[in-house]
Amino acid sequence: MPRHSLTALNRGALVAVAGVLAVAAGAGLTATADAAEPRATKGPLPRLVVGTVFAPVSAAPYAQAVTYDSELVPVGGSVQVKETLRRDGGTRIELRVRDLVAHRVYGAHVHTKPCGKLPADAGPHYQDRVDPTQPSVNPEYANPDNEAWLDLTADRHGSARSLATVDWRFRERGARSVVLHEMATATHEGHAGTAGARLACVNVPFV
Ligand SMILES: [Cu+2]
Repeated sequence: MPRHSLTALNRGALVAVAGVLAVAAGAGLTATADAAEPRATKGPLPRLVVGTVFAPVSAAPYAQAVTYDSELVPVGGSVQVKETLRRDGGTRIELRVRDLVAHRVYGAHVHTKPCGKLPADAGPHYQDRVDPTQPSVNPEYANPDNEAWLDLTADRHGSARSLATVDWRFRERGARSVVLHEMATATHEGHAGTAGARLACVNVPFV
């Protein structure tokens, strides 16, 4: 089967689940609250999965995900974000994207606000300890232990996956999106956390 028809098929399946937010909150929370339940102490708590496709920016703010640069993040490209609350109090975030430009590096982070018509609408990066100086480019605050960095390298098919594990939980409604950027995330003083233009954004109601 030629690759394009396969891709079309997959996109069709993804569109079908797009907008369906699988918030698996119930089971995990119940298990945590019930201290008498011995199984509650074992294994991570799967919490939230968002799977959707990038829509043109004209669909903002109603679309689950939008692209601001359809050359580098095409309309119809699929994106999935999974959040897992770890038993040790930390959080694991997984990002998967398809149909990116092959062999290309993208910066990606969790941001504080939902996606909008403008790339800047997603606000700054989520920080566990918030830098009193904004925009935050101080590596003491803008680093992958204090923010959730999800930089991606697309493989030869344009698929990419990244993971961030941090030892804290997001504040309630404090983290609302994942933004893809044009470059790998910088780490040096005065530029830490920057990754060039914002290419695309996916709404994720992190908990
Ligand atoms: Cu960012």
